[in-house]
Amino acid sequence: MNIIVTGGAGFIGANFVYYELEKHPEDRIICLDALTYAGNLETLEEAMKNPNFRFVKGDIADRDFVYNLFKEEHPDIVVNFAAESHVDRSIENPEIFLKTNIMGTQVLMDACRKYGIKRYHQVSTDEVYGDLPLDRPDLFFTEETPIHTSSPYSSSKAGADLLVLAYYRTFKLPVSITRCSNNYGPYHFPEKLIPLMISRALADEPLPVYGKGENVRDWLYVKDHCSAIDLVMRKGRVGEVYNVGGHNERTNLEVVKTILAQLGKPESLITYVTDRPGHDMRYAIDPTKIHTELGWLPETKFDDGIKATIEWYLENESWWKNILSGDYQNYFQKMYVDKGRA
Ligand code: NAD
Ligand code: TDX
Repeated sequence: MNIIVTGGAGFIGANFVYYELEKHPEDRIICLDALTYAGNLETLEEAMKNPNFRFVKGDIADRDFVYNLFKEEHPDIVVNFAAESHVDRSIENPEIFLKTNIMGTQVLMDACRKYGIKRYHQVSTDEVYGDLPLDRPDLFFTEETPIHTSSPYSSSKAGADLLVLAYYRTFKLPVSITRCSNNYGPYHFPEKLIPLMISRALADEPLPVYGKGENVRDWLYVKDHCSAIDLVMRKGRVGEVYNVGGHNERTNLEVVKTILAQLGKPESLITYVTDRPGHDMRYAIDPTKIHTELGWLPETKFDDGIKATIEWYLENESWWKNILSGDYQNYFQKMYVDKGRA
């Protein structure tokens, strides 16, 4: 099968590219990515050596470009990771979130309609459900929980989800959606909580915890998210939403203290800073549906996953230091433009 993976130079998309190349060596992966600040081609260096992998630089919201790619590649499956993904950036500047996350999704689905497709899979988030109160640990997000967003980011993801379901109902486009909780693991961009805290702790810099650090996130190791998407896009029911999560709730403060303890750094690095506006209190996923229908279960416990993640950041210092210095943004120029490949 030919599979277009959009946003494959980002955190989860890149992990998914590697997951697919290993699990389904018979399939061909075409990665379409605009290489925004969050896209890093260095991450895909190993994949580039695989003859079943192709990288294409382009914007999912660029209709002509997307149609030409579909005409050329005849994809069987499209899985859409491409998005603006950082809540804080959406509070600074919402517009690009609407363009990429909503309009980009529409263009991809129009291409699917025009050229035919076996499955369009949308990678969504638990943030579309809003948040849960801290004093109701009995409550979880199910697929029936109403959409109730807090940030421009989550609103743009919810807008995209509604459009995907509308294309199923109106045009019978064979779609599916996964809504996952917070991911962590290798290649996580160091603007997000876990990699930010690891890189700053290693440099003995203050760790900015928003508010009181009591907000709860439900952490899932990225490989477990990849296995869930792989299952749903191949075997999940068309037109359905599947929640993905592994019951790994932690307060932000617990996560930061775990990182400090593993790195042997003092808790005095923790600095409480002004809270994020509209900050969601608690996310918690009920993954019963994907478990009972498709047999999915996460394999990595938080304690093991966070250890492996910290080790990965220690062993791959050049990867995140290139990001902090901005060097990674020259990679496409160096490897493609200068060599006459693009
Ligand atoms: P990321 O920011 O690390 O990567 C996004 C990728 O998309 C980058 O490579 C970027 O260059 C690319 N991109 C952005 N705009 C594009 C455009 N217009 N055209 C083509 N490519 C474009 O994001 P991530 O954390 O890997 O998240 C991937 C997806 O998973 C997103 O849709 C996000 O909403 C969703 N998600 C993320 C999490 C999480 O914890 N990180 C959890 C649940 C769902
Ligand atoms: O410096 C920080 N200090 C801090 O206290 C940062 C960057 C974050 N935080 C807090 C805010 C959140 O409560 O940590 C928590 C996690 O923050 P992020 O890493 O920004 O993730 P979150 O806002 O939970 O959103 C993530 O999970 C859902 C992803 O970025 C989204 O793309 C995904 O949809």
